[in-house]
Amino acid sequence: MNNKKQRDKKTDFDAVITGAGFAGLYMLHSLREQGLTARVYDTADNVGGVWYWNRYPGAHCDSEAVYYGFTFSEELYKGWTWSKRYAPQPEILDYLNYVADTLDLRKDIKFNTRVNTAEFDEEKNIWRIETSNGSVVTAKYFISGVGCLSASNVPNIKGLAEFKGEWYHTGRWPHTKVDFTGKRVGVIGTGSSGMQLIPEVAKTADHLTVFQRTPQYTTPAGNRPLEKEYVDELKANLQQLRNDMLSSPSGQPFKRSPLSVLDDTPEAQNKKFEEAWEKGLPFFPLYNDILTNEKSNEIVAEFVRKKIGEVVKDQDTAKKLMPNYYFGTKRPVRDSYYYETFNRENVSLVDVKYEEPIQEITENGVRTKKGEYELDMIIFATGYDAMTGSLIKFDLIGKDGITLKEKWENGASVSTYLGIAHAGFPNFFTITGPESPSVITNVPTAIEQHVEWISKCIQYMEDNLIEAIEADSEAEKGWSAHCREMAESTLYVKTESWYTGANIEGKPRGFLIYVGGLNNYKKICDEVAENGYKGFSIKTSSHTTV
Ligand code: NA7
Repeated sequence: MNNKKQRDKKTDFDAVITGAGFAGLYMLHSLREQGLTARVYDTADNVGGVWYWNRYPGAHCDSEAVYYGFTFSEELYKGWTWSKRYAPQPEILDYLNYVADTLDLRKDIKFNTRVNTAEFDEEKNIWRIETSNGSVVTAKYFISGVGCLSASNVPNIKGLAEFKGEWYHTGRWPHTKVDFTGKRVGVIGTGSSGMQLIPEVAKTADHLTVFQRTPQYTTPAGNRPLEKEYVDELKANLQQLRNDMLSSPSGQPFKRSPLSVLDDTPEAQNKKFEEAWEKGLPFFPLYNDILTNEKSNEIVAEFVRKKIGEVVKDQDTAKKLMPNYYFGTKRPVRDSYYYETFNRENVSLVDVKYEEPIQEITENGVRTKKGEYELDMIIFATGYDAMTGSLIKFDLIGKDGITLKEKWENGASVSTYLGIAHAGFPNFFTITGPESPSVITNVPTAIEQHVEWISKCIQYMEDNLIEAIEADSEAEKGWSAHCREMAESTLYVKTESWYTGANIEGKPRGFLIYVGGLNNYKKICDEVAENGYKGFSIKTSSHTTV
């Protein structure tokens, strides 16, 4: 208690948190429950994080709604009922507003405010944070809750400024209705966002031209209303659900088959794939080696290609839509009538990788190698500078005046300790940061694990009069090497994707996700804590220990 009084004098807040999405909201709540003070900053005018910005028509989450929320509170889980198996964006945004209201979080959030600079004061062991409204605040802890996908990527295509029509990016969609009726619309990009948006635009556009660089694997989502009995049962057994989620590799309570694809006959494989396709079930739990065995992967990939050939009537279009890399190594998509959309007369597909690369945007549309496509509207569904983009777009200055961006540029590659902590940046934590399981798990579950670990770490610091905690460079090197080694045992690293940084021009390549599963990751993090924060240097007011 004395310690708390001293600190209150030293800084404005115990913690400053960036981002008012899932991560920032839970972090704020958790610290407040510990009796600490925290301030959240977000550039938006309301809560939601990525779900505040991603409001393009068709935007859905590809994790099942009943698992896509907080499980730490019975009150929260039981007080909310999802309408559909996969929730649409407006419902997720409503959910996050419900969380903010129920936990009374808004009073500690400053909206419409960007953190411009956060600088660590080595003498005082505090963070000094400067924001876009000119204020400077201090805090003992600085925590990033900005997530992996918030720095949107509008590709640098010559001529965009000349375009006379409307243009949008899916990740920064306007709050007013965008009307496609009777318009010639071009969509550039066919990742998750493009594949969700395209069927919606096609419904009312005069003509939709899809500019595809890389075809993507997608399997039907099978979205449908949720049965009350099923939801009630989950609510009644929340603790079991939470344990199952946190002790699974994916953060969802799916049991993965112990079989290899190759253990089954072609008939048995086909039966399982057909059932998954028809019912909208995920493919990965069907076998244990889809992402590690080339032959197994090719069998699944060929099944999806065969389906594309069956669904899409025009075989030239079908061929263009067939991916030729490993299934699932770019983020796999769950869609609603994506391939069917190419059977509409008002939809055409342009292959901008092999057949006609985009040369420029003109005042009237998009010019490719083969000619000009006249458009009234261009939509960039071109994704994000993922994993690291949102952490380096402001000045995050650690010890010796070095920014995180400089640290990562000067080092051989991005390097973190557990994806949570960063050598040279004491008392700074990242929630679902690079080299944690993050985007290949159910993200709210990964967030819960991180927030709870960080909260415990902070409690440990408060209880033990610790001024600063910092990841050791050696521990960091070891963790990064372990992450790389794990990734190299999978097929992920064999495909260029936003997972590897390949979607951003000039971005250094590296696979920045821990692929060993959330369950194993949690064990490792817990062991680090149980061993007195192994791999961290700890500084009390009088001395440093390792
Ligand atoms: P993604 O998955 O990164 O998809 C972006 C798409 O845009 C993808 O098809 C890219 O092709 C394409 N792209 C990017 N730059 C260009 C240029 N310059 N020209 C043509 N096409 C381009 O982003 P999403 O928003 O769809 O999804 C991100 C995640 O959000 C998603 O995985 C979920 O986790 C939620 P490429 O494949 O790079 O050749």
